[in-house]
Amino acid sequence: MTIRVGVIGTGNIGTSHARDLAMRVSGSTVTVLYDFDQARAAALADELGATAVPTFEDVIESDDVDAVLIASPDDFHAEQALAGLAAGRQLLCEKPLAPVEADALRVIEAEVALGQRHIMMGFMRRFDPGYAELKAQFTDEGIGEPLIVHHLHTNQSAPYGLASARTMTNMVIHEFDITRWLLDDDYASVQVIAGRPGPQTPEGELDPLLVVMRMQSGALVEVEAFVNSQYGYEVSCRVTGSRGGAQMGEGSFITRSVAGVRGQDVPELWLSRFAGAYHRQLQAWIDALRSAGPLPGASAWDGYVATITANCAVAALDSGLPVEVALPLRPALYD
Ligand code: ISE
Repeated sequence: MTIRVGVIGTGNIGTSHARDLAMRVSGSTVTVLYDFDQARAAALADELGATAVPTFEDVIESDDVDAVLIASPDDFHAEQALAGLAAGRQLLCEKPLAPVEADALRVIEAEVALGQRHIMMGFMRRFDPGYAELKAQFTDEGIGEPLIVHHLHTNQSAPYGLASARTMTNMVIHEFDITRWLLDDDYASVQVIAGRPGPQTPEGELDPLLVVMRMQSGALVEVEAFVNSQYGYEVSCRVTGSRGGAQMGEGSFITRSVAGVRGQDVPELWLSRFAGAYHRQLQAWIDALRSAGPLPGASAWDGYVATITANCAVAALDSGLPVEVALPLRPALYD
């Protein structure tokens, strides 16, 4: 059985996912595409032998679609996920579930009302071998219990224009998700500390930022987030454990020595750094749909918790003080 995927949003990530689903993932094909830039959707549809349609509802309602990938700009995710759930579709929703907590909650309520999980979140780092390796170190023979986590996350330049709140809901949202997964722990508090902005930071915005969190276990987490780093896209993570430390971040990039210089290329975008993780995520989604097995990866609940945490971080950005992260009770659907 081949899963026919409809794609909403054919920007950077939507195009990359659509090509992967059509050409590399086994068991899937791409049949219908929508983008607000209709010419862009039409060009990709031509390339993939799919059909471009004029509205996102056309994707969701198409008879030619078994599952829908939501890769539109962040602010549309919740509305499109709700429409997909109302039509009983299986959905892969890019992060964030929504930038605003109330919108994410509406999606949770709709999925709980269906009584069945339909949403997998596009938190691809859960499919990156680097993080899996790190997590595997938290043993008595490895680094022991994780006590402090240091993340670094840079973008070469602000992908959608810089707004410090977006840094939390669009970028650090990855750390908000992967740290919970890594430590099997929820957040107790979050604080955001703004220092000296770089000369390229627009007036009134704060960049880089330090996000400091305390987990419910007491473990500490720190994220250095720099959207306008100028030099490239970099993601690394170091964990200090009770009997050692482990560092992830060199990826599989080649170290090259040439003309008296030894070094590595730093990618400009996340697509190359996480290409393998994106692919494994899509394959896992398609495999689960084909076998009618449980959805892998992050759930809508994980997306909701990441959004709650990001919203607390935005509040913390205003106050400069630690903000408590209070989570509602998790519905049984997500146990
Ligand atoms: C960007 O918006 C993304 O979607 C990427 O997943 C993330 O890694 C990057 O830092 C964001 O700016």
